[in-house]
Amino acid sequence: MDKALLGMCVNERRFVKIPPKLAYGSEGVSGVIPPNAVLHFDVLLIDLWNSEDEVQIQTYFKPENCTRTVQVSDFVRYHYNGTFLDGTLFDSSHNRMRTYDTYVGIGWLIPGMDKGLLGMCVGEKRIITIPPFLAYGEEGDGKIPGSAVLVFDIHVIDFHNPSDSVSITTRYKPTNCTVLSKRGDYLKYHYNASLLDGTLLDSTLNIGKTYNIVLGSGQVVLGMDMGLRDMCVGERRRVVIPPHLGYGEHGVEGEVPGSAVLVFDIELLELVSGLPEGYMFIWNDEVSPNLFEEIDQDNNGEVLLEEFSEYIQAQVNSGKGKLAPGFDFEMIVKNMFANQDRNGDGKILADEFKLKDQESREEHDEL
Ligand SMILES: [Ca+2]
Ligand SMILES: [Ca+2]
Repeated sequence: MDKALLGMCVNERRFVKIPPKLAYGSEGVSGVIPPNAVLHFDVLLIDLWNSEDEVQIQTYFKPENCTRTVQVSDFVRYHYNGTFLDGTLFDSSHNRMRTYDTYVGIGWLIPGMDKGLLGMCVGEKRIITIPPFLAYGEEGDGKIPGSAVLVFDIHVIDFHNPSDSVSITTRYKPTNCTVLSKRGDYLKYHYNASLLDGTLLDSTLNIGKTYNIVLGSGQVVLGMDMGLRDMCVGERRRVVIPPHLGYGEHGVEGEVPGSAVLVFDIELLELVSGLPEGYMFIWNDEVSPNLFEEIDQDNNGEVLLEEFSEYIQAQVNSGKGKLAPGFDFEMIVKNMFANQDRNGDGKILADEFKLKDQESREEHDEL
């Protein structure tokens, strides 16, 4: 048998006839093989490896644009088919319809896979062949028999490192780019969101409407907030957001896969400067010394929400005051009113107003 197996390939089948002198000779094996028996074997080679084997890597697709490759401690999302050497499939992420997501190179994977994934690009496809001593060993595991060689057909979907921040690449910068977006500004922009492999997720261009937010107010994921800073109207950028600054491990059901790196191509169309930090309303001119009396139009000594709201609206309309852009007027006015109505009885009295006014000078509050 030692001779007969030499030179065989996996899945090769041989009929082997062994004379007694190369088998169990004139003795035989008591109760099993009679003396001087010629043995016939039907041999099918399933699997083979050598203790000197390394992880074998065969790249069969490498994308042209590959600026970064998988390094130790990166978090990788990939699809795979796992087969034995004879081609039998034992596991597939494709069948589960979701990527396998894991850290690489730090012992979360079998040693052969930890090694085999290193240096891969997003979109790259490789066949990684792993001998059992770098996989599940002599014992095997679950569906993996002992001493099995494993063959993984890998497709890297994306990867990032937990230490990654947002990456911003300017695609177009207008010659006059002096007014830069900052916290509190109201922005109108177009975006095209995709995954690293190019899969389109969402685009405002398809809807034909800009996306509008107040920068720094938590209306978009942190990475997007970072990506929209210091931008001028007309500027175009590509912003790449790692999942910890995007939609995290869980993603968004049916929209963004868990742990996905997002690519946003954005164009800023409009910028309305926000108010200083913490303000929802500011005066453009001097504040009237008889503010309370002015607001209290019917002169009954108390200001109701309606009076208050009308007054603020009038100030904005006449250009005497300015509201924080991008917020609902009613919401701002209700908040301002609640700030002045110290005892919460739904009306502001002159005393409440005065107290609040003095406090404001110290706390930079509204009005
Ligand atoms: Ca009144
Ligand atoms: Ca009150």
